[in-house]
Amino acid sequence: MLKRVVLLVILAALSVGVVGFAAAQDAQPVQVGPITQRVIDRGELICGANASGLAGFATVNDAGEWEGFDVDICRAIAAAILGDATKVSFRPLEAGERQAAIQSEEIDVMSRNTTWTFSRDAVWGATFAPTTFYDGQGMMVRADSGITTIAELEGSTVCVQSGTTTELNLADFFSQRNIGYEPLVFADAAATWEAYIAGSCDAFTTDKSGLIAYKSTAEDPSAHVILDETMSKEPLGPLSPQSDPQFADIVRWTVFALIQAEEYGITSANVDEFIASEVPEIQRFLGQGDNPGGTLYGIAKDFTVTVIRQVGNYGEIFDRNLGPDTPFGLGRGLNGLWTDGGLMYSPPFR
Ligand SMILES: N[C@@H](CCC(=O)N[C@@H](CS)C(=O)NCC(=O)O)C(=O)O
Repeated sequence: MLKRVVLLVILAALSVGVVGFAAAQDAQPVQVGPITQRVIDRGELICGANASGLAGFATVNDAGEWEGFDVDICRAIAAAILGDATKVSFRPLEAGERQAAIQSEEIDVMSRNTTWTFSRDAVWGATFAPTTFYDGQGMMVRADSGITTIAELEGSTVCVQSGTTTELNLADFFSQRNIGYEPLVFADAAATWEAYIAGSCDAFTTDKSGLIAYKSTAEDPSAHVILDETMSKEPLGPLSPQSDPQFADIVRWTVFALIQAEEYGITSANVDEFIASEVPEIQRFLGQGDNPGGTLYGIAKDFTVTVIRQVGNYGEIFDRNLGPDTPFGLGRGLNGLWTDGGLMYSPPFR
């Protein structure tokens, strides 16, 4: 009897050992954070977007689909987590609604011409991802005003939207230079623009990207000029609630993947050729062979391949929405790769 008990104990211990060994053979699944888990369970990413539509950045086309530069960043994140760039629903947000949307977590991520600042990072309880568009505030006036510099706006009325960095920069810029002016402040973007168009203001101010977008929607774009001066630094990029650093990491490395893909010359058209590459660095970036790739973040090993195939690299996203063949015809400038003298730089994928 005693022998049988001893034998059973030994067998039980062995089987535990065998199970333990088997488990050790499999890579331990990464515990994803609560927001990532929510996105996976829902099968959809909820992305905060521009409410009134910002041509080139976020608009709804005739087929009812969202498109634009900021929209594509959301699509890239959906492709990284869910393997499908179409699995995104967009939540329109006015400027003043952004803080509450992040704090209440009614959105998973925001990609909506939002400037990364010291106080927003702390007060909004947000984690900012790398900047996707380096911008600066500018000023638009009517061409027939003959105005060519901001100093000439002494005594004028300037239309501006509340809940923005724009409103604060405007006050700083004009007071530091002793330029007297009257701000006409609106809570929503459409009203701000319409007031300027109706002639209630001499000038309209926002990020230069916004000015270009609004100008393109004017009845006669050539009737408006954007002054050369840049009043501030406006690094725009995605942000997510601070409660889930794991999700924030996925957002961060998705943005870096877009930039790194451009640096390697990997595009939506040639990604399959790169998959076959034997260069270890490329294999690692694309999550091929024994490389862990996205499994380190609880997502598909080859998430970079999916993102590039479905959305393209950073340069493709920029050109498709804002580049020389679009009505905006923007050059890359600060948004060029660091290898071209710009600020787009990804840490190593290793
Ligand atoms: N980058 C600035 C400005 C962003 C902003 O909201 N700009 C206005 C320009 S009028 C806009 O896009 N409004 C659209 C809206 O509220 O729907 C910020 O983060 O505060």
